[in-house]
Amino acid sequence: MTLTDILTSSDIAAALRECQAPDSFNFKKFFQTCGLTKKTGPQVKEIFRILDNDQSEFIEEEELKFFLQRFDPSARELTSTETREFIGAADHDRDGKIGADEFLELVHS
Ligand SMILES: [Ca+2]
Repeated sequence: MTLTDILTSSDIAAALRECQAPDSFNFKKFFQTCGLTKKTGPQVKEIFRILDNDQSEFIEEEELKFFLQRFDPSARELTSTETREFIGAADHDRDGKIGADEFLELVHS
């Protein structure tokens, strides 16, 4: 399973174009443009499993840094401001990382 089994590469490219400049990443806009917000719960969780590169069942701040590169290896790293905002918006139980349910809630919020 890869991201393009669920999302189209043209939508992914469009989403990445919108956040090329450092600190311009907006997760809501990104989820919308790449088509993720229109996907079902099981599909979003499948995406989560791909983004959870080390299969720890959580996306940690260290992993989140490379979030855009999971979509395209040539994309930039997220800045620490961007990763902090991303985690802050998703992390309801305040354990400092994003679980699958938290990710789904963020995507569909
Ligand atoms: Ca992980």
